[in-house]
Amino acid sequence: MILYSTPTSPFGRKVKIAARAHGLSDGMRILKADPWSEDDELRRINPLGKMPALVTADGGAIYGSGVILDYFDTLLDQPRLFPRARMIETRTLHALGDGLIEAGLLITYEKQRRPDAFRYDPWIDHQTGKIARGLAVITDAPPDPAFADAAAITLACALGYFDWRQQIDWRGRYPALIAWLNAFRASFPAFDETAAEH
Ligand SMILES: N[C@@H](CCC(=O)N[C@@H](CS)C(=O)NCC(=O)O)C(=O)O
Repeated sequence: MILYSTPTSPFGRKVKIAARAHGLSDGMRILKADPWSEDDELRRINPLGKMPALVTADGGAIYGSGVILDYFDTLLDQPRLFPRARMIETRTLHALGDGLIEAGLLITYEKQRRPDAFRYDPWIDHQTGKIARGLAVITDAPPDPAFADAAAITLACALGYFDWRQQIDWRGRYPALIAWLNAFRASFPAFDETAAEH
């Protein structure tokens, strides 16, 4: 398998942690992608030019980090990323985690990619509201940090991303999640192992 991503992509990190936590990373090569380059291989694999994208051993292209996690489940003895017994809860929390990362990305792109003269603060506030409401809901009912399912992995990656890009002061506003992330890190060294050197 070949994974196209960068060391800093939060969606890419999600896939890397899932592979490591479930014993699928040995046969996986990671190649650096550049979504901003027209000539990059990534656009040939995923026409949307988004990472992560996975090329399977038989040459198939899979993209959308959640779909890659679905694919990993097909390689395991039973689904562990989206366990059957709690499928809908896990998928819902996973969707929430994905939305947190997406809102964080949109804030960062607005600040980094758009010229200052065109920056639109109400849009940044709109995205920050999604993160704030999402983290409040998760604080009340977090996924179990002892299971490396799609919901827990994605939340951990969202918090790691906010630590790096500082879209929100989650540690100050949602301190219960600090203990949650520490518990996840203790159970799954893959979290620290996939931290990029920012
Ligand atoms: N829904 C996609 C989102 C992937 C995504 O937005 N990746 C970002 C990097 S973390 C990206 O490729 N951005 C460049 C772009 O949107 O052109 C997934 O889950 O994989």
